[in-house]
Amino acid sequence: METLEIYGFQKRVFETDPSYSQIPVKDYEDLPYDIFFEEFMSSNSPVIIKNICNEWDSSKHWVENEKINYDYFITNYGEFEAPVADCNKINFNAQCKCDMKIKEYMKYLKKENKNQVLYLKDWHLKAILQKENLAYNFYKVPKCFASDWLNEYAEDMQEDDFRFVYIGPKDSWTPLHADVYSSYSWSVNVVGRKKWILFPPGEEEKLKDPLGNLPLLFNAKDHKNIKYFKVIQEKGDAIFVPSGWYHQVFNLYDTISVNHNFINSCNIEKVWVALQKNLDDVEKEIAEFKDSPEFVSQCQVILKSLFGMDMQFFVTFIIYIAKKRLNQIYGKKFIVFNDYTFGNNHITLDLKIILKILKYIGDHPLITSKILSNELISQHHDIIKKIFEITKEDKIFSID
Ligand SMILES: O=C(O)CCC(=O)C(=O)O
Repeated sequence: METLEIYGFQKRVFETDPSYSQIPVKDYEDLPYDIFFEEFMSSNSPVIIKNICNEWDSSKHWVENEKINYDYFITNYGEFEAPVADCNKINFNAQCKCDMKIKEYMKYLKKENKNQVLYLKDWHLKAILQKENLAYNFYKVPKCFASDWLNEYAEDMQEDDFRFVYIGPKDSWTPLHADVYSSYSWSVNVVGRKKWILFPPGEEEKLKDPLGNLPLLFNAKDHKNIKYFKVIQEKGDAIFVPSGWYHQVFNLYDTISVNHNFINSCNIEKVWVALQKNLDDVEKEIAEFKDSPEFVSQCQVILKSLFGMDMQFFVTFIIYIAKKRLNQIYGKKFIVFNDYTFGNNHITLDLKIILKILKYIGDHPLITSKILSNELISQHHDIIKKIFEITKEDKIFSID
């Protein structure tokens, strides 16, 4: 069991040159938790981390002679189903998807001559973990990615997780997109090689057509003065993709990767801002119905279908995360991903950031519009009071 702490964390200006064209590369062994926390998560900057999965069982069992071990997948996961995208079949600006059994997909992948490019994506790790009796042996969440409120919540609530396996042949690809909820993501190549094109937030605006639509794939020849980063991710490397960074991905060899989407104290404010922006867009889109009594609730329904979460979910989520941390301060420590606990210093920082977000929520007009249940509103007030009590004496941090 490892306890994660961040000492002396303060908001500070980072001296990163804004015109860098290569993302930094670190070795997992040489990247202490609090350095990753400050230099990459907090500053929302990408990084490649080498040698991150040497100890994973999947690095042994899923790979044979530097290639995908098809038979291992057929024997162990053959009857599982996962979504598969046909990379060359595009409908409404998206790749067509269907579900396939792993054994059928592996038969396809084994073939030398393929007449389709099929990419198995978003296969939930929860299914594999359940088969392995929740033992995190085939992969281990690297400590730098352990603060992951989204998967902590999903696991505790037994909801769908945000942990995935991707398996694709050479030339399979993922279109230009930013991650769900404006979350971070990390992705580790168990085998193979990927090319990533990453855009700092805001650059995607320059790629939009006159109707505001983004291309399915960015092609450098079609655009001028776009700032972007081209990154080659080798076997054993993790890439950290910051919040709101659009990206597109190509498999240069047959590749298997494991990834998580995640949210924590460093990007929760970005998630809150993205939620507001999406809500504003929805309200503008259906502004002609503004006077209808259902307007506010309909906006929430549309928000949920477009953004994946609505206001009620966001507040429920953040209050749940706050309660667990308050309980730790009162003496009930918790463990994440079977392996990590957080020191009270870390927990206090989480609570300070949550307090800030809860205050934003308190100032939002929706708090008086019956969108949140009375129960949730009273929990909101109660948690603010409790966090305030705990953190008011604490002069270590100055996060504004
Ligand atoms: O590996 C891929 O094809 C896509 C992964 C991705 O977009 C992500 O991890 O955010």
